Amino acid sequence: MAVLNQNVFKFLFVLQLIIQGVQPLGKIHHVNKHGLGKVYIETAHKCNWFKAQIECTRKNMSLIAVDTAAKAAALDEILTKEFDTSCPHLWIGASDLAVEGTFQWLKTGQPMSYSKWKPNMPDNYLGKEHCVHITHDRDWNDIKCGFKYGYICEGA
Ligand SMILES: [Ca+2]
Repeated sequence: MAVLNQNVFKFLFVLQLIIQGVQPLGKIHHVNKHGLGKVYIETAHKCNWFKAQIECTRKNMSLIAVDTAAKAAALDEILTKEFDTSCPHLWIGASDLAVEGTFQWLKTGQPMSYSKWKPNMPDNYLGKEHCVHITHDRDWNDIKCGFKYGYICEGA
């Protein structure tokens, strides 16, 4: 009986790990400065750009609009602290899905005025790159919206 209980316990433990593996378990940062309130960074639960926005909405948040230099600097500070020089790819809330070539912030509907593109980006490679993510060096790239990455939400 004791052996059976042990096996059941092991099974439940493994099951819990599997469930946790697909659940968002990101980290909340309370910034409250430079136009940033709360920031949620998810790295384990990777999903496409649309799903990322849905996950943010579930938290009463939105994919982050990095629409000022001050917000970008505040976010950069967090990402540097969290990931040093190897930031994972993370979705942010901009795309040119509505108007090709005009990147807009999902949260505000405003076209991008401030931007932090990598050199030579956005390039709309093969005509298929419409969503924006943060790359390893924390600059931005346009890429296919269906790619699965972590994401950054912002809230009040
Ligand atoms: Ca690109």
